[in-house]
Amino acid sequence: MKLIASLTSPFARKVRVVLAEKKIDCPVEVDIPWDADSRVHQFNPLGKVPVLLLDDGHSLYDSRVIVEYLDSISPVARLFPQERRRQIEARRWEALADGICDAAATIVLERKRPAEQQSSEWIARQQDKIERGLAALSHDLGERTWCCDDGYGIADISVGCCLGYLDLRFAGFDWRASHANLAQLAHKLQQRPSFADTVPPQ
Ligand code: GSF
Repeated sequence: MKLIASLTSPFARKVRVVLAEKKIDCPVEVDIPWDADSRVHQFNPLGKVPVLLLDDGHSLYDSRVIVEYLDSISPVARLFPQERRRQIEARRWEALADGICDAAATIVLERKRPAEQQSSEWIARQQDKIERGLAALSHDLGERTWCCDDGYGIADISVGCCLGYLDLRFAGFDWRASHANLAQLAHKLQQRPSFADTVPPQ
């Protein structure tokens, strides 16, 4: 098994955190999908990381499929609830956290375009998604220790990788000031080796 990932991708970080939590040994091949020599499209027609290459030659994508697969192959540190209704709830947290990352990555890409081609309306639309998404995460977390009642799991990992990505890409955006409970969650997650060992490089 091998993971194809970029070290700044929040989606790939989610998979790397899951590998660490579940103590699954898996080499990581760094691939930047924007580079001319990227091989990622050979394994994922969408040309996106992360991709998990299985020993039988199959490849798995995207990150949500990969983390569910990884949770299913080892009983160590179950990260998805067993009960169906609770699974759906955990996946909704993941979908929201991933959606915020999608909006953030869209802004990063838009800002890389020549200045005269950038659309401030498009950027504002993505910013709205990020702000509304954070407000929903914060509201749903409330005073709880972890996102889901079952305890630490994929929902917390997804939210933690999302918040880490905002710190990486929008250093001046003080989401902690308006969402103290998310700040507390992020702080708690950063103490875990799985998060500390996967901090994205600047
Ligand atoms: C998103 C992966 C993604 O956007 C998942 O794995 O959960 N839904 C997918 N990956 C980006 C890198 S990053 O922003 O994390 C990517 O590979 N982009 C290359 C491209 O051509 O869009």
